[in-house]
Amino acid sequence: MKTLKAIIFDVDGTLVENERYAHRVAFNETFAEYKLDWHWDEEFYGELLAVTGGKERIRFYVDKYHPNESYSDAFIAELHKKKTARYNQMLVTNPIPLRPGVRSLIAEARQEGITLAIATTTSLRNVTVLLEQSLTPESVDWFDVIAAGDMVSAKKPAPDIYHYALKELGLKAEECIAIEDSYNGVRSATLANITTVITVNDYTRLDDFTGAALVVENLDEVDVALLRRLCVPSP
Ligand code: XBP
Ligand code: MG
Repeated sequence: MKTLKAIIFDVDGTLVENERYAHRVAFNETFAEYKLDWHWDEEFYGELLAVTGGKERIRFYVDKYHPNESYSDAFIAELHKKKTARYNQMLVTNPIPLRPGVRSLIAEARQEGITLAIATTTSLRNVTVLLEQSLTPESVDWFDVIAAGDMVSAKKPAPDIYHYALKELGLKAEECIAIEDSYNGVRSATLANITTVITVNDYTRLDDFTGAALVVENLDEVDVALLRRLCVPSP
């Protein structure tokens, strides 16, 4: 039965591989700008990805690794604002290619009349610039709902961002498929009862994907017919 009405995409790690060479670099450049003796190398950043959200990640880092220093939430928010500006600039000067299969899956879904949406931990501005630069300038309008960042207070792995996206879409969980790349992503989507497909990347390959309906390397292994088969109504 064709019950699939919407595909809800995660962004970071799912549409693009942007954590290692974009988000991480923007964090480090910002720390250097503020003369902070902090540097997140590639391996260490993989551990920090357990905490979603840039502000939350910085807070976790300072509390754990600099426990005798005191940083206000306002200072962390300021750092994160600078980091976001740097990251946005990177997206424009050096657009990040979409992961294999992303462009064709989005095109096929649009052709089939399937609604597109986004549920992400990163900010709305980061999503719109990324879509404009990496997909096409008008592609922001292809997504009926972009659920992002601080629109909810509890970030992934909490289900809140998916609950918010479903509410905005006016759809039931069983009418949607989520596409994610990480443990935090699959937890968030499945806690909202959404069938979830995982596309792994180098940071997430060894994550626990319990609850995922399908785990693939890249989305070029996935088409709309396959998603329709996975999207079966619960009895
Ligand atoms: C992505 C994140 C984000 C990015 C950084 O998680 O955790 O925090 O690393 O973005 P997901 P911001 O893909 O599960 O949504 O600095 O804008 O938060
Ligand atoms: Mg992700």
